[in-house]
Amino acid sequence: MRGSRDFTEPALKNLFAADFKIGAAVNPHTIRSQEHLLAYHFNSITAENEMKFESLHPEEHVYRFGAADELAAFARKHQMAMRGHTLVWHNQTTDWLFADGKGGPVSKEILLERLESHIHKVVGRYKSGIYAWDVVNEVIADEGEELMRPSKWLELAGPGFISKAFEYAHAADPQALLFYNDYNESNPKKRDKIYTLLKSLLEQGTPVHGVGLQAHWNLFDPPLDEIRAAIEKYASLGLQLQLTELDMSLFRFEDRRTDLKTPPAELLELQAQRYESVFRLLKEYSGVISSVTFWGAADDYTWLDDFPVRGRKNWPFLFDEEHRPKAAFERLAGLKV
Ligand code: HAH
Repeated sequence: MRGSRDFTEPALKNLFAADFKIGAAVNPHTIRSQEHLLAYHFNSITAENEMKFESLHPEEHVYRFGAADELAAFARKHQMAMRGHTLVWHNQTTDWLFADGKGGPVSKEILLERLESHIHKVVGRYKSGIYAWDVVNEVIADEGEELMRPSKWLELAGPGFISKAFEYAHAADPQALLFYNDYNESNPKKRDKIYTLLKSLLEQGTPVHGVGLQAHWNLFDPPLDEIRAAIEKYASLGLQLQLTELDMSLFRFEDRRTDLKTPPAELLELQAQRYESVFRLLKEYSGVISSVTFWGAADDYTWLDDFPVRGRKNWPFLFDEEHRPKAAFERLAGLKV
């Protein structure tokens, strides 16, 4: 780990200061192990897990804000912006929320009341620290003709829970920018479904201000022309865009190889070329893209270690395991418009 005096490269946040914020997902461990790197290169953070429903609200009458507060204090200490992630999701949500306490499912009315009170409490608490929230995460179905993914939310409350969540969040903090966030966002079929959802929310007058492109990408996918088409399509709705969870896996999604213990030079070179072309494209759209957040900061820690392939490390970021700039960083530092 490098101390703050060792940074001689230009700061990432300054390289893109005229374009968008540069963020990283953090957790209570990485705000310590990566503190200098984060403070030097990034001007925004997102809690990787600590603001999800199961972390903040494990039981009906119990909120646990300790870890989330620590991350918010880190942002304050380093004068960074903070995004909130995430209020409504089908994962990492505790079972009590959907249960009536007598062994059955909760009614729609009570589920929505619980949602309102959760959002009120959480968004209210971080009003001064969090400028943007992922209000609803991943409700669109990946495959098939169905628009929405099956979930407890859909089953018990019907599709109306989506607008309700945005309305509750807007009431709790009228200043906050409210996002719909999803992955595979550049895939043409899923993109069109996300667009359909957003368009209908806007037509209903739902307070949605932006779309989060998670951007869990790899060296080969999605193709640049699909990323461009997705940006254009979402922007045509008049929404602002943010890349919310960017990483650049060295492996195709279907690739199961587990033999690599260090990243091969040729893959790091491909990664550098890929980051360069992606950021060249993002800069073209800096008028509509307000922030680019990586889902981590350096290769010593990524959620992609062991996921989706057990026993496989990944190296998706611009900084290596020692927090030194990789070839990909050098390419971004050399980007000329
Ligand atoms: C994201 N889902 C989530 O938004 C984020 O909260 C989490 O920490 C990591 C990734 C992406 C995803 C997934 O988790 C599983 C399958 C597909 C996509």
